[in-house]
Amino acid sequence: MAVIVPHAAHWGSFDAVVEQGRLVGVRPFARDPNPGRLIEAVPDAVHAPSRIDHPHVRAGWLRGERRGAERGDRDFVPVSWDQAIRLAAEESARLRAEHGHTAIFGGSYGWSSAGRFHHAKSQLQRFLGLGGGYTTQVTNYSYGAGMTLMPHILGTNDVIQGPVTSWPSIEKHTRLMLCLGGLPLKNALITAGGAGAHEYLPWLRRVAAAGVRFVNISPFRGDAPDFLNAEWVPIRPNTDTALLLGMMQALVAEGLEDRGFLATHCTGWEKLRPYILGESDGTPKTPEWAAAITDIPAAKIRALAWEAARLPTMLTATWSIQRAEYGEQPWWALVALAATLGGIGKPGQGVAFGYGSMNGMGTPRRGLPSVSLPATRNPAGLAIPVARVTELLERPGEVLQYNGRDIVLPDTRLIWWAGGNPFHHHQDLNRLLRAWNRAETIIVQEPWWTAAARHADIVLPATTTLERNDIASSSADRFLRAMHQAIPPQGQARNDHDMLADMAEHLGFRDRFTEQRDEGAWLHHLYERWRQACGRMGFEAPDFDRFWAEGHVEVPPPEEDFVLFADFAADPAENPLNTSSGRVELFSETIAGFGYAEIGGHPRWQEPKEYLGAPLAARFPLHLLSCQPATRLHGQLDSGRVAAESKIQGREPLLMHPGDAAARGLAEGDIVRVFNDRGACLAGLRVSDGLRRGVVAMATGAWWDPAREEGSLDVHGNPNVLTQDVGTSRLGQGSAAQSCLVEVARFEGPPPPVRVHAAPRRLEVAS
Ligand SMILES: Nc1nc2c(c(=O)[nH]1)N[C@H]1C(S)=C(S)[C@@H](COP(=O)(O)OP(=O)(O)OC[C@H]3O[C@@H](n4cnc5c(=O)[nH]c(N)nc54)[C@H](O)[C@@H]3O)O[C@H]1N2
Ligand SMILES: Nc1nc2c(c(=O)[nH]1)N[C@H]1C(S)=C(S)[C@@H](COP(=O)(O)OP(=O)(O)OC[C@H]3O[C@@H](n4cnc5c(=O)[nH]c(N)nc54)[C@H](O)[C@@H]3O)O[C@H]1N2
Ligand SMILES: [Mo]
Repeated sequence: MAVIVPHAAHWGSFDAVVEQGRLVGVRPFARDPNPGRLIEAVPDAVHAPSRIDHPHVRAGWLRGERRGAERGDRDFVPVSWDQAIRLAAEESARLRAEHGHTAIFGGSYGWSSAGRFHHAKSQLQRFLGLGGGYTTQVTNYSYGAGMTLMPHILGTNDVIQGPVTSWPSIEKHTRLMLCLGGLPLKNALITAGGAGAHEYLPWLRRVAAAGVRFVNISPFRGDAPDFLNAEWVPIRPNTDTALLLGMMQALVAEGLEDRGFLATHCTGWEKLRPYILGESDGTPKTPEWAAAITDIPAAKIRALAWEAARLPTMLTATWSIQRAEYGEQPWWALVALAATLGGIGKPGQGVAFGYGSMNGMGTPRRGLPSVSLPATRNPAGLAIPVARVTELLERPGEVLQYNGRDIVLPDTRLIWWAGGNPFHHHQDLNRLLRAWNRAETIIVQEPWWTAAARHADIVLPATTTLERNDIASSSADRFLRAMHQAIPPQGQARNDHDMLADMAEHLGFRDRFTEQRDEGAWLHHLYERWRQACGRMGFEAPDFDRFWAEGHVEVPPPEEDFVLFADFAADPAENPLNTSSGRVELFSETIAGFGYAEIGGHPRWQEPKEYLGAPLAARFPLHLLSCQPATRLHGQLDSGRVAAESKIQGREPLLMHPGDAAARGLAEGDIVRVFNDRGACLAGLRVSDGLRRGVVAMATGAWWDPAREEGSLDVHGNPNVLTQDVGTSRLGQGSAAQSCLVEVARFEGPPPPVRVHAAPRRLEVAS
């Protein structure tokens, strides 16, 4: 007899179908208009051979190998939970005592679970904070550069995180939508905290049916779904800033700039204008100038600019655009173009980032909070920008500059990760590994033998969400979802909260950590806090018992359309922005004052070191885009059927233009070696004329599988062995993964096996 219980994940809500203690299937949440396929992979992942069955300790670590030890698929010794808890607690206490709290790196970046109580990173940070503090991180990989920039120039990150001007406003008022990076469908499979309703596709269809004209400005035609009938403008990667400057020049040359808006709502036009016209540096940023950089014809650039001046236009860029060298620039330039057009704050006009980057952007929402674990204080108070983790480990005692601050990097002795995978998310993995091995001890809590777990010293097996009770919740989704426990913990897996509570007991603060609540009491407590907050905002949610029995709460969307910056547009004196000037900053005195040579006071074209126009392109003539995967969430679900079906002989596909393939004698289905000076990986070739020449694309998320006997060739297809690890600039210090040049050649001979979805070798069976 099957048991069916409500559950949820970042990639969708579902009903779990359980037979005899095993998850045997999933059924999409009945209220989801467009559930997507990723949920189908959940049973495979939950029962995968790569689940960690016991706590493990690296054999060398037990022998005393600490700093500089080689890690990665070394022999692991299974140990009891008692022993694992004691080893982790005592080691962390020793390192705290000897090297101070900041020697513990507990940034622990990562997506973890949609369930908000058992959210592993939040649990770990609560534990480390109560234990005395730790080094943490700020910003994110998604839009680290953008979220540091926007408060300076627009006074808010709402323009990235929402609420942004809603789809109904676009449907009614927008006539032209210019989309840098397109409006990819695949990204909207995901909502952080749980996708109860996938509403992006239905909204896109409505907006298309309303007659909006779409322009997909991207190296990849597939970034716009066919039904949009978008015009494809295949831009050279990393050159969007030049395109936008060229468009602004075309507007100014014809007197089409909105002088009123620039005078009353903006500051710094008198500094940006001479740059655009070439008066300040001798180079007018004409469409002809931009054409040479972007490879878009000057006539097209001019036509787009004039059309945008004529029609109510919404401007958008995906988050990926700023994940590149000088990634602040294209986003700043897009804000400047929106200001030049005067549309900011008008219905269906202006600018917002990420309509095509995540489900829920632009979906009408009530602005209610989400359920979450209350934040705990970090008494150590030290944070690095997240994507500078390798530098943190490489350069103890040295200074890292970030957004006007000088951060003295601590000497990291203990790395502790729960709910993230640095060997998925970080760039230049071979360099990361060298830096990683400098730590004395590495503790990883994970359900699966991911690369992070394989490169740890103490490996603690965590339950998956199916093995515990929780609540999925996102302010960008209208369904709060009950996540009922479906199956017992697999192997010896334990909840992150429970293992940390036991460690807290060892260290003398169990009650402060648990607040003397068990799982059930916590869920009641968090829900009740949320219910009261909603009540204060005019939404009456049902009591916990009714929510839990019904499986969800629906928050009805608002009646009115939302227009971002509408109040500011109507009266900038009465409703100023939260910037230094209260206006849109086309020139920022603050940023200029930081004195960073690579980023000035206004947006400008900065030539990346790795793009098709760089000297390095002579040796590595292909620009690699490493995009979000359509077949999983980052590294999560890589062991499931949806990801497996997409692979070629078990390798991640690499997309390439037929002309580039022919020039290398390559054909569809070949196993190829993708390489540059930083590393190499294998991939399966997929040929497509939907990608512009000179560009190759590969999704992130295939688990890193370095074959050490092959000189660290990653045999599976993780693009982060190739990407460079530099900050976007000292302002944002974001990830610059999208600035990456490579070459591709056929891999001769039988490709080495992919072994990463099996458990690593271990020394003895636990008693
Ligand atoms: N080259 C390149 N690299 C990129 C990007 C790119 O565009 N290009 N994108 C970047 C972006 S935007 C992001 S957000 C990052 C994502 O990077 P991550 O968030 O680190 O990637 P995930 O694979 O989602 O990692 C989450 C981990 O948590 C584990 N986990 C899940 N549930 C639990 C739990 O209950 N307990 C514990 N202990 N663990 C759990 C999962 O097994 C998984 O290993 O990647 C970044 N990396
Ligand atoms: N299915 C699925 N969806 C996801 C995720 C996932 O792992 N799987 N991850 C989620 C997360 S954490 C995030 S942060 C978002 C990220 O969302 P994004 O960062 O927006 O996603 P990407 O796929 O990296 O990029 C979108 C498109 O931008 C284009 N692009 C890249 N470089 C350039 C450029 O220089 N110029 C122009 N004009 N276009 C360019 C690429 O062709 C690419 O397809 O996605 C979220 N959605
Ligand atoms: Mo992200």
